[in-house]
Amino acid sequence: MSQDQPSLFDESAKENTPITGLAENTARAIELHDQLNQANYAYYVLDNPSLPDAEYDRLFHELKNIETQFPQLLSSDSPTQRVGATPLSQFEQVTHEVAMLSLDNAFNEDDMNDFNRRVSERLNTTDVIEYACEPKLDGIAVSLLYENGLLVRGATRGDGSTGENITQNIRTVASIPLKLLGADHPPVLEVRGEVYMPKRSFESLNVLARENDEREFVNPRNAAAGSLRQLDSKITASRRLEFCCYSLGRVEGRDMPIKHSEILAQFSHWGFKTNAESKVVQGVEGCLGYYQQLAEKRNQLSYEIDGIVFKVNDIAQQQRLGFVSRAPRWAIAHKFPAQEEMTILEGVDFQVGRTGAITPVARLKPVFVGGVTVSNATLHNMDEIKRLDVRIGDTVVIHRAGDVIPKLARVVLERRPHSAVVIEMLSRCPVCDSHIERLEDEAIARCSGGLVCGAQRKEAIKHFASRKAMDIDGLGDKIVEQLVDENLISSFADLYSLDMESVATLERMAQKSAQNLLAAIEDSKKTTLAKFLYSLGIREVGVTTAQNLQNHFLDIRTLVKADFETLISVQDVGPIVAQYILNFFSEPHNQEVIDGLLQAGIHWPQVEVKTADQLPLATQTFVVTGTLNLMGRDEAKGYLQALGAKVAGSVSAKTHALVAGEKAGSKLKKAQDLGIDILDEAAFIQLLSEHGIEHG
Ligand code: 5U1
Repeated sequence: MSQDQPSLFDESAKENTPITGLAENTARAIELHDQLNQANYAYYVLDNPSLPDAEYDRLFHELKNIETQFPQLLSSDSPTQRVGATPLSQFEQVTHEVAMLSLDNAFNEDDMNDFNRRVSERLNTTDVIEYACEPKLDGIAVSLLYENGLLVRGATRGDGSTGENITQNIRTVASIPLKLLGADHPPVLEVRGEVYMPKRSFESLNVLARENDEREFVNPRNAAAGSLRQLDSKITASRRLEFCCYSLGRVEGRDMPIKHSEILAQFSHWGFKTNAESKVVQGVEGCLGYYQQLAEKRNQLSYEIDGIVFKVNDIAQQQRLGFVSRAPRWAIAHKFPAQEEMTILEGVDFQVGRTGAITPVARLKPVFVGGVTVSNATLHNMDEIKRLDVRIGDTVVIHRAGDVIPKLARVVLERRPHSAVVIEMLSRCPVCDSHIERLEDEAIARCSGGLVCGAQRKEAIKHFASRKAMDIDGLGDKIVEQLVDENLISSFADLYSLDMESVATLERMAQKSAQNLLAAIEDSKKTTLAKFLYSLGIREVGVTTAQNLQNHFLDIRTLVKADFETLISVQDVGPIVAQYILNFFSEPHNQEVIDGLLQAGIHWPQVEVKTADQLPLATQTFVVTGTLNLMGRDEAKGYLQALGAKVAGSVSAKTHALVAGEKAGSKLKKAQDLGIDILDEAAFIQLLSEHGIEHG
């Protein structure tokens, strides 16, 4: 079933539908209601489509067509009535006959233990209490009223006693049944739950907002709230909202189950979505274990949650516990640490990278967010500063989810002080005072100092020593910084002139460590041409390009003399990279460094002259699928091509091996069926290493 409802103005369906008498069409319309409602339920509630899209669309058009011909057959529960109605001028107020409660919060284990103790004391029991646990969705609480199985009203929570009638908007939410499934529902039923916007829908909504130069929503909760409060329900219909139920409001004319978990199961039979993560646990230990599990899973969920709700599962016990003020004594929300917090932007530092790129970094008043204290965050470049419209002195929102690097999400403009200072790019490098340049078509400003700049020098040496480059064990960032600051080295060639006397002068450098470091520097002299080329830090020359250059030129002397035409004939080298390579080798300073390194004794085995078909993986076809954690798929493909393999898009009997990352789907299945070799990421990295490519 397509997520977009078919156009009501599609004429083609009319021609295909035989319109006969009212009686036949009434029967057919009822049949179509049932089929479409079931398909809707399977798709939106069970996440398990039962009809192909085209078939759903055909049935939908057929019903639409009947309703156009026989308007008397059009009813409010028709599956065609989800596309939005005539805009309202305002929302009417509704009174909640059973108040919509809010929840008390727990912020740590002590709060949870206190809650559990209060429950036991009030129930005057030493028995372990049974709790129902559910993720606390970050959405908007709503009440849905059904009479004789038909949705008659949807309302916001409002202040708990009075909310707004948003029935027109509620009807557009595909996972809300317009008519309950089954026949055993009570004549009056009020179901409560959360309308929310899944993360993916939120992201696509904001992509659209950016494209149209409109203001973005700050988070899925605000987006859901904004979408539900539209007077024009067609706008609500265009947003991908979902609903998940979590409690019973009014009920008349039927007994309901005696446990909360069973009530949820009953809701599910009537066509509602309940949370797939819901679980029943025993005692506060069970609650804390569930909290931990969900905290770990939080970032993988397709929707935002801000905590876990624990409810005493037994309804009789709930009734005995009752309420205090507007919150039940039988439930609590155990909140996760906030992923967004506000703080003050106290200043901006400009950091200089290996290629001279100047990165503005926000200096923040330290703030605890997402479980850690954050005191700085990258601002990337001046375009990002402009996009955020951020100034020094502003109150800013810092976002940190899971292990993701904290980012400055937005500015709270209402709190901007008069004294806020506009952030300007520096005109001179903060480290070497060279000019800062920004090419017209580049977002990045760069220090023009090259290796004269101490910062670039340090970064270049760190890169030179790193694992994928010369792999000098023990030469960490701190030691490089000391060596440069103490003027013991000024280029990477100088590393090979270091001796015991100079190294031993470094802070916290014991005799043994100094010996180990010098031995590691000595060992690094034996390398490969590809690693050596990578270690030089030529712009845009990564591991794969270095490998391709090695395959093509075999010898550094030929490469150094290569012209533009020859360079662009190398696999993976385009005009921009070719120009960077030319610039690098034409620079006398770089030539001196290379000569110095070769004189210091850096060497590699003579690369054998190999035609493409002599490369180690020539004649082999690989397919790469799934998510690789340590490299991108394109990077993996580049490595394979550098080793001569062909990389195909689909698995067939001709495939030699499949590199399968996480969440690999049909390609993995097909490779298994065909008995093709499957390499996970670790095995792939091992294969690369066997052929001289070190990743990570
Ligand atoms: N999952 C869930 N969220 N939530 C919010 N359950 C739940 N229950 C609530 C609220 C306000 O209230 C009931 C305790 C009535």
